[in-house]
Amino acid sequence: MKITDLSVRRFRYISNTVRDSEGHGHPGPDHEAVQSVLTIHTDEGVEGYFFGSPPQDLISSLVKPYITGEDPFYRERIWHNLKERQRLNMATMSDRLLNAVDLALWDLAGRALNLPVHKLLGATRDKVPAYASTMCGDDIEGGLGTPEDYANFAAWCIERGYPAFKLHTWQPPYEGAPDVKQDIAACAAVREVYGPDAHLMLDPYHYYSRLEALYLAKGLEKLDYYWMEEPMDEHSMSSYVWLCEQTSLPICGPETAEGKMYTRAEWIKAGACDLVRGGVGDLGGLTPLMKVAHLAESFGMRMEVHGGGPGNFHALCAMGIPGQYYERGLLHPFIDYEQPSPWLNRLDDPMDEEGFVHISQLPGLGQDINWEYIEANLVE
Ligand code: LLH
Ligand code: MG
Repeated sequence: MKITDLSVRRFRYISNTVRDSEGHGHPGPDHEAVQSVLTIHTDEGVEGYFFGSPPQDLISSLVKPYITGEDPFYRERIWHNLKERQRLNMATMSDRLLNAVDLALWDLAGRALNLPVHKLLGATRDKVPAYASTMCGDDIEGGLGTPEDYANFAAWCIERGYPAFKLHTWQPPYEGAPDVKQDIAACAAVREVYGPDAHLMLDPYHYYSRLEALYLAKGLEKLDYYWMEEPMDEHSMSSYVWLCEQTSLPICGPETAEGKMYTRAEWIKAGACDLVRGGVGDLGGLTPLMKVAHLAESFGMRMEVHGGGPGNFHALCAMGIPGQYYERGLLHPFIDYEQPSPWLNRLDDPMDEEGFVHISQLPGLGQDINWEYIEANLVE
C-alpha cells in the first residue's frame, strides 16, 4: 500500500466555547466556527482521518513531499523523518502537525486491518476511570467564579459518577488571578464535598514562582491531594527538582515542555516529577506517547496522560503500568459535555454511571463520523 495524497477539508459548526486573551476556553454564546479534517489517501482506497488538522498549505508544503509514496504502515519511519525535518522548520513544523499525521496514520492502519488502535498496540483494557477536569476559573455567575462554585460543580460531578476531580483554577486575564490562597480555598471546598478518600488534583496558573508553588504543595499535602501539575514554567527543570525535594505531594509533569520523550527522560533522571506526563498533542503523536509510556514503565512510574480524545484514550488502553485516569473535559457547569460534536454520531469517550469511559471497538481511532454533516457544511 502507498500513500497517494493528503487533503484537508474545512467545515462549519456552531460552537459554544470562546477563548480568553491568554487562550483558555470558557463557555460563551453560540457562534459559527470552523473545524478541519485531515485525510490520508492510499492507492488501495483505505483512508485515515484526524480532526483538528493544521491548514492545507502546511500539510502540502511540509508533509506531503516527504510522505507521498511511503507505505502507511511504516509509521515509525515516517514519524522520525518528519521529526528530523523539524530542526530547520521550527516555526512551522510543530509537534501538533506531527500529531495530526501520526494519528491519521494509526487510524488508517486500524481501518486497513479492521482493528481498533488499542488492539494494534497490544491492549490491556477496554475501559478506564475518568476524572472530571474543569475549565479554568472565570468570573461567570454560577460558573467557576468562586471556591463555592467549584464545590457546587464538584457535587454535580459526584452525582454524574466521576470518581475523581481536577481543578484548573484562575489565571489572567481574570481580576485578582493568579492567587495561591484562592486556589487553596477552592481545593479545600472541593475536598469538603468529595470527602476524605477521593482522588483530587490541581492544575493551577503555570507561571508561579518556586515559593508560590511550594505554598500550594504544602496546602495540598494537608488536603491530601493526589497530584499537582505545572505550577511553574516547565523550562526550569531545576525548579521542579527543588519542589519535589520539599514536598510529599506527587508532582506530575512535564506537560507542555517541548522535547518529546527526550525531555521526559531528563525529568525522570533528574527527579523533577513523581508521575510522568504528556499527551499526543504535546509529544507529536501516539507513536512518541507510547515511547514515553514505556519509558515511565521502565522506571516503575505511572504516566498520567494529558487530555482526552481518541489518541490519548487508545494509549491508556494499551499501557503496561496503566495511567490511572482518563482526563475527561474540559468541563463547566454551562457546557453539555455529553452532547457529541456535530461531526460525530457518538461521543469518543462515553462514560457510565460508575465513572468508566469505554473505548470504541470500531476500527482505527474508533470514531463514528457523520460524513453527511461534514459534506453539507463544507467551507470552500
Ligand atoms: O490551560 C488550560 O486551558 C488547561 O490547563 C489545558 O491545557 C488542559 O488541557 C490541561 O492542562 N489539562 O491538564
Ligand atoms: Mg495540565
